[in-house]
Amino acid sequence: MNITLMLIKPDATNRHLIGAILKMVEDDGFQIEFLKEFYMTDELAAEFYFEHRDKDFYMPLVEFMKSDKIVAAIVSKPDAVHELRKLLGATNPDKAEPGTIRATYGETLRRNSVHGSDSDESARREINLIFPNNKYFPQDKK
Ligand code: 3AN
Repeated sequence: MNITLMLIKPDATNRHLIGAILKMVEDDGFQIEFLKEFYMTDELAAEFYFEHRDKDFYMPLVEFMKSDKIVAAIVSKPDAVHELRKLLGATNPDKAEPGTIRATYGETLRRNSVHGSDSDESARREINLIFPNNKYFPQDKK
C-alpha cells in the first residue's frame, strides 16, 4: 500500500515543530495528501490505542495525547508504511538512528513526537478513525 498515517504528537506541536517535521517528511520523498489538526478524546484514544488498553502506560499515554493538539497526515510514497517507520526511527528516541525524526526531536519514550502506522492493516484502521469517509477506503464508509 502506498499510503500511511502519521501523527505529530502534542510534545512536537507544543514546541512549534509541525513545519520542521512536515519538511523532513517531504524531503524524504513523501507527498502530503491530507492534513488536519485535532484534539484526542478518551473515546478516540480507546479505539486508536485499543491494543495498549491493558498496559500500565495506557492512561499516561492517553493523558499525554490529550495534552495539546495533534496534526494528522495521510502521506504517500511507494511502500509507505515501511518507509515512514524508517524515517520516524525507533519508538525510544534514545535508540533511534541519527537523522530520524525521533532522534532529532523526540524527548522520551512517551514524548516521541510522531506516530506512524505499523502495518497496512493498521494504516487502514487508523486512517478510517481519523479521516472518516476518506476517498481511499470507500467500502469502509460509515
Ligand atoms: P510505535 O508508535 O513506535 O508503533 P507503539 O505502538 O508500541 O509504538 O506504542 C504507542 C505509543 O505508546 C508510543 N509511541 C509511546 O508513546 C507509547 N509507549 C509505548 N511503549 C511504552 C512504554 N513502555 N512506556 C511508555 N510509553 C510507551
